[in-house]
Amino acid sequence: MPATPCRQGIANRLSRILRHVSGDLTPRPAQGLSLRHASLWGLQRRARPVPERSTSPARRSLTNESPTCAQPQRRRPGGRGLFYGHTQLSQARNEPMTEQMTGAQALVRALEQVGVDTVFGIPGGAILPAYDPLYDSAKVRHVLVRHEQGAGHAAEGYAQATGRVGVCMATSGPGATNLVTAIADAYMDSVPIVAITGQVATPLIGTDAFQEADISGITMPITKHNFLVTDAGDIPRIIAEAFHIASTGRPGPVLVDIAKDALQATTTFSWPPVMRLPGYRPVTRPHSKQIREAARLIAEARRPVLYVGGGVHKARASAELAELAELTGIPVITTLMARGTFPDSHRLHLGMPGMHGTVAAVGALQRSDLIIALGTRFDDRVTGRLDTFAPHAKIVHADIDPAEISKNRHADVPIVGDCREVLTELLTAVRHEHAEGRTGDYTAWWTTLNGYRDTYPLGYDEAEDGSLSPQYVIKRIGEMVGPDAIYLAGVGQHQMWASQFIGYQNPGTFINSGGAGTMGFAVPAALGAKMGRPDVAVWAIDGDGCFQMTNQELATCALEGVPIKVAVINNGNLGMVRQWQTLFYNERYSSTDLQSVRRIPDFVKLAEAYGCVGLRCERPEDVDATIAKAMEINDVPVVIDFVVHKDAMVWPMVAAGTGNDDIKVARDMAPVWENEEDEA
Ligand SMILES: Cc1ncc(C[n+]2csc(CCOP(=O)(O)OP(=O)(O)O)c2C)c(N)n1
Ligand SMILES: [Mg+2]
Repeated sequence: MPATPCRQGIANRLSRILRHVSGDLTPRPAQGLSLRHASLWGLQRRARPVPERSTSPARRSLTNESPTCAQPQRRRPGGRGLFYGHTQLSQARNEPMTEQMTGAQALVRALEQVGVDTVFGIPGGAILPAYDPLYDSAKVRHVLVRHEQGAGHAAEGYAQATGRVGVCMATSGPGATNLVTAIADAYMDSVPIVAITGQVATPLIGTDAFQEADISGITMPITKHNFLVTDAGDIPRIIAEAFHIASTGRPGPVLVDIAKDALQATTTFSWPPVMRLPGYRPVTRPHSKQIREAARLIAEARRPVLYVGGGVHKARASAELAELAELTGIPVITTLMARGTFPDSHRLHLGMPGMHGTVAAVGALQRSDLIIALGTRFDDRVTGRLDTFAPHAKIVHADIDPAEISKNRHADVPIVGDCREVLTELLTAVRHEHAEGRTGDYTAWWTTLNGYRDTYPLGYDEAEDGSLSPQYVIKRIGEMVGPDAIYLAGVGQHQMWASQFIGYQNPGTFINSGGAGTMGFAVPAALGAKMGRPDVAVWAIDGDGCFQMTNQELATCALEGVPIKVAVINNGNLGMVRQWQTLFYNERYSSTDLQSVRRIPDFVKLAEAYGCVGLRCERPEDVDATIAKAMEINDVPVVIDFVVHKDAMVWPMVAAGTGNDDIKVARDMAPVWENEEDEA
């Protein structure tokens, strides 16, 4: 028997047990934690460790920092929190209630009080006590999914479609670990979800009990915050705190792991609870000096760009963005997470930047002398090689999360604040500049940009053999279904084409997995989006690879009466990976051929087996009729198997590891950059 690993294992377990028994509050090492966590850990370093068995070490440190400062923060209009807020919490303040009940009943009551109407999950031993009162709840609908990953993505889809907190629930051990991908996804895309998991009973924690997993430890680096609850009396407060943390500041996932004995114990439920988050005060109001400086740079700039990320929609600031763009005439680019935040059809819109962005958007960033980055994070997919990114640009960077500012690219003007408040104040400051006669002149800039736009519009080639081109299918879906629908995507080529060819006009109408790139996101997220917004048509544009990861949630959709549409872009391959093999691995197609065009599985039959309508389309001339047929069916989910050409590629492309200047519009075809002499 290998002695060392075994001893190590015992030592680890012992230290875990000891930590629980002794209430050891030594902060966990910050190594490996993201900057977002680092800021919470910063609070811990100042914390006075006072044992409180009921919560995880991180939580304990936060709660005990200042026992007097205990009032929940008010959400202010315009802050991101407003739209994720649960008004019931504040309404209920006027009607205090106190009642004896179990921890499980307190959990369900607390969920009702914070305004939860839908929970996606699967029961099991440790969480079972919670499912009993859930059965009686008239306010909370539990949606029984087929895999916990589906519950997590459904919660994400619900959150993004509604602007409220999405909720998922799972049992301990494998139930909880199945949520991990979705939690990581929500963390990367700043999606407010609360994941509630059952944990083994307190005396068993740390003993490798049946179905025990240290889910708060596992998710520490991928949650905005997490809690381990071992005292029933803490449940209402911690639920209130979890929803508050998830929905305010930079939104994100919060995990609440509740020991089974805490769910079973009797407690006094009182509402409203007093939240204890003394160190948690997201800054939403930008600094006026920084705003004035940004306005001054805007007036001075000759080649400015508004680089818009997901934070602008999260702050519900599309109207203010449009006002600023129109007031100044500055070109706008929208990242994958911001598609729809500014209308695609707007004359000032240059499209998406980055690896598969438009030449105009990528070229604008590279040649810009001022980038006004709003709610975005200079992701590597946008910047390409960082040391060659936008070499002439000064940076104004506004974000609600200070950890993002100057993380990848130094900000000349850092602004911490909610994007809506930033834009509102920036509008005032720019108007003041204009009134003083300082107005930017971007005429020459627009001549350059229009040149890029006209010379290198987004396009694609039809397949030479007359087979279906995926871009055409997606374009027709966008044109026929229209801009009021909500579109979702999996991850791969189809996702990029969905971003490029649907044509988004309204904020929040494209929901996809941007930061994590999670295959299998689309179907369960569409389930959540449609449950949150039953009035809106919901179309998932999925890949045949992605679809095979989570299509079991079609059963959930069919049984729960959630009529989503799923357009499977079936190229028989893990297309995006295949594209890289074509371009960078000498066409050696190692393990990317799914052969799904051979109908293993048959997506039409699969759809029918799940109680959905299955349609197939293989010829360009049938595309419109097939989409029209799907649009007519509104009582059951519809799956369309669009059998498309396998060799279509996503263009333009900035190859990984290269700079944005090396963008290609097709294989071995680079744009000719004109007006280089404009660059100062
Ligand atoms: C869970 C997960 N596993 C692997 C990958 C790597 N990956 C990225 S795109 C892709 C191919 C996706 O295939 P498909 O869904 O058919 O989409 P297509 O690119 O063909 O449109 C893969 C395997 C990933 N992003 N996520
Ligand atoms: Mg594919």
